[in-house]
Amino acid sequence: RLPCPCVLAFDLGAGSGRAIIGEIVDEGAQGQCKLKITEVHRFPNVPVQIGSHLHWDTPMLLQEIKNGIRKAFQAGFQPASCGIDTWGVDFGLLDHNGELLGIPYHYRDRQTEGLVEEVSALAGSERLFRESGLQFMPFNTIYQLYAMKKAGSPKLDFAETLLLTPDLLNYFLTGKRSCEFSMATTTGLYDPGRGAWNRQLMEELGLPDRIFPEPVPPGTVIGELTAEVCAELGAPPIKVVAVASHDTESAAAAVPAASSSFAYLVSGTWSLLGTQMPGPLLTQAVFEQQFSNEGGVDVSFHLLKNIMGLWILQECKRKWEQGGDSFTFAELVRLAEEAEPLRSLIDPDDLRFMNPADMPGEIHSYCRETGQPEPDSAGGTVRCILESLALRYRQVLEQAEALTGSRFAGLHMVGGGVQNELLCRFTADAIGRPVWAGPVEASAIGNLLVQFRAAGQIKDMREGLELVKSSFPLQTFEPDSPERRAEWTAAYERYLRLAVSPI
Ligand code: LFR
Repeated sequence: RLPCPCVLAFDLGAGSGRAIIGEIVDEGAQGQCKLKITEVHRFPNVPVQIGSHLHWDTPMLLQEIKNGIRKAFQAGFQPASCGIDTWGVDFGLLDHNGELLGIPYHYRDRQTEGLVEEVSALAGSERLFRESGLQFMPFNTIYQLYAMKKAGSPKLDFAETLLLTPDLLNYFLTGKRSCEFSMATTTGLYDPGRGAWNRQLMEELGLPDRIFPEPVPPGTVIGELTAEVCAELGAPPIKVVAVASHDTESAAAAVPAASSSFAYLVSGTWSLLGTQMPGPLLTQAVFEQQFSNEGGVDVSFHLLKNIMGLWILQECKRKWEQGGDSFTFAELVRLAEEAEPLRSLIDPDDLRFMNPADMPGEIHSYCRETGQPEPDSAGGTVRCILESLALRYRQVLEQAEALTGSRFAGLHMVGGGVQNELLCRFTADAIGRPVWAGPVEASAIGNLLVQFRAAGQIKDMREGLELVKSSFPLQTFEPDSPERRAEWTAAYERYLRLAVSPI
């Protein structure tokens, strides 16, 4: 093995971002190699409302990435490269001078409300699915661009290049414009069946088709830090690698499964539940069940569904804080543990939970309108959220099995949400199978693996996964006793009568 330089992953989520150094270290006498990760920087990611639109604070994100590079060197690391993964779908537009046009929109901005229906009426919903592979989510790039077109946004007229968030940040670091494949597949404008941008659809919707760079696979070296960035940071011109820059796909690439057929749940602000496939599955059943086909490392595809996730809890916490009741997540989980089990349930994917002004209030109204008791405490609300998510996971897991003709022995849970042990336990109870939890930093780890492979430090992703397995022990949650299982089964029946999720 070559002497192993370290690499630097930036993993940006909707609530926070982190910079993580990865090193392959030789551990002791057995010559067993391990992947060692060190967090060198962490920062909040707070969206900004400007007038009627919700935006990302893109210059701040760039600044924090620069801070991460600086701090890595200050801490004595010499990363050979860095790579960025972020949430999907969002983008910036560059003018012909290469400058950013406007401030990128946040996917929870309301400009796309009602546009799934409008675009479906124009282009045909089955065709939209067949040519994008995606479930209908109002925030997908296609609807954001269509909203801008409808609003007569001059930005579209002046745009020379569209760069998805990780590509945009890579561009600020290197001056190079690129489009990474896994992100391209989140737009709704990339046809996974043909493996190309859907220019015909762009034309029919009146969207400019000249602004999309050709996708490149994860592992492509985009360039090096520009002379300006190096001078600003006092850093050498390290390489910038396009990783599986969609965070969900970076996480999926780091699931430490024993075989190649497994189900996983990436748990964070969103919950993404799915399974790996040899290619996109574009059948009528997948369309009807509203699953997505998203591209990942080595042109792999994942059949998965977006589930609203811990966003609902994060929003309750924020709202309670505004009202003067501050809780930590650990406190909220403890309160939930003490609350009455399976009292009221919600359908987490009801679109009313996408971005309401008052999340706890929305949960109360939902319970009232569906004839259930309203939660009587913060702990009761949190319990309702976690139990409802667990039941939704069961439903989506069973749908994934029906669509793929598989039977999964259990569920791998990765991402920040696995720190919520109550959620892991509820999930094992709801699905009646074991949950294998970890690693927490799956997205950053998948990001690191692709960089190691690009540098020739590991030969393939399989070798990378062996490293993950030997470096990050899993925590197993077994389902509860048969008596408790019966309660969960009864709750699932109640849940199914409520759930009418369009997504
Ligand atoms: C998760 C995620 C999902 C995507 C959503 C919005 O962080 O990337 O995969 O659907 O964010 O972009």
